[in-house]
Amino acid sequence: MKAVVLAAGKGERLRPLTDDRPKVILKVANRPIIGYVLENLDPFVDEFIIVVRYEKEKLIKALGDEFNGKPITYVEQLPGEGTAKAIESAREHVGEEEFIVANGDIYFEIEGVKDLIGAFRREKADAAILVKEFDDLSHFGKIEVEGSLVSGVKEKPGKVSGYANLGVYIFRPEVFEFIGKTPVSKRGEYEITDTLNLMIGAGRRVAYAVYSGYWNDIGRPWNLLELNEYLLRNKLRHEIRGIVEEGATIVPPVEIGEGTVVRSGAYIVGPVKIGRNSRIGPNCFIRPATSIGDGCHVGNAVEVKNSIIMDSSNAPHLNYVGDSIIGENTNLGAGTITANLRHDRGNVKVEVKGKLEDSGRHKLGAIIGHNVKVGINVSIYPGRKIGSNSFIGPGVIVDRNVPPGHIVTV
Ligand code: TTP
Repeated sequence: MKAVVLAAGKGERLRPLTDDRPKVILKVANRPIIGYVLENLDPFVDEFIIVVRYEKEKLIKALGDEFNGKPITYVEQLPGEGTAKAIESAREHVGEEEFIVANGDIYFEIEGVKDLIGAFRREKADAAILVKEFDDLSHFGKIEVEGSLVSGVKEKPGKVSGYANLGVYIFRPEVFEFIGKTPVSKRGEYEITDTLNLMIGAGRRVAYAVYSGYWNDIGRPWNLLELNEYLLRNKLRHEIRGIVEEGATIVPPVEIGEGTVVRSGAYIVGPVKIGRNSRIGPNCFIRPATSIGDGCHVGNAVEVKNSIIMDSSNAPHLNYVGDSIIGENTNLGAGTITANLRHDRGNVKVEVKGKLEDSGRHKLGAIIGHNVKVGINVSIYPGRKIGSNSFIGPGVIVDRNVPPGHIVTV
């Protein structure tokens, strides 16, 4: 069986981290999001077809042409938006058999795929869809069922409970006939959920499997922190491949990559994952649920907690990084602090595609893009975003979002 993985989207809700790259290559727990998708599909498939468009060269460079020895074919999304259009783009490559489709920006585990294939075969179905029960489906497609088959899909049904569409499907090549008849939706996209409704209307059998494991849809910045915490708390193995100087304290589980040096006085409380060739300490405090990438520097008198620091970035002197995401190749000046809690203890709100959204999080710090230079003694308000390639001068108080490529001074 082949797998089609959808990775052509612009990831606008994840700005500034997607200012210059597709979201599926953003690293969580030091691995690209799409790596988890491929890994969990891998036991069931012999080839991956990845649908690309936005910043596709970066995706192809990050993944290469095989995964675990199985070939990856890249296909460019046909003109037009939406998941149905993305799947249609793989038409020439899927062959005559049924194939799995998964969004490239979700996290799910192997049991889900196993059960989905089981339901598809048991029901001798024409398609199958993975679902999970949630109390509030306002952000989901609701999958309505009758017995062991799906009877309809309703997009964003409001605050009702039920089965949500998790973005993992099985189709036969016949789906392309139905995609060809799928109209553009109200939001201007060709949506695979509309295709499924057409199939059901035409009497096709759409099976479903109920997934009970961990799942996350990486749509908004704080979803990266949620997934990071889940992976570190549930999947991390204690493994030290770097050098830990005498006088450093490591509370397992902590993974430290080759070439990384942890200097005396560093106090690291797992789960913490640190990549290769990074410099940690002396005298820093790295608290649970933190991922630090390759080639980073976390220096003297720095505290980091519940955060993601991507490759080649530095928090070198007197910094506090809490519940924050720092993109690649970004530098924090000495004394720069992220605030992660509002004085009124309310949930932190974040501007997403021009609208203020409640993150649902009590604690959320800064979301800083790639190649950012932050000067000394900068204070960043909770939930504020700094666009990639920006420069923040010394002493600035970042109390509003900074667009990409901007210079801000006092
Ligand atoms: P979305 O998360 O709905 O879209 P997006 O990735 O563009 O993000 P945003 O809304 O923040 O801009 O996409 C779901 C999945 O489908 C995701 O894996 C990307 C993929 N996709 C495509 O491959 N092509 C498309 O045209 C769209 C809209 C999505």
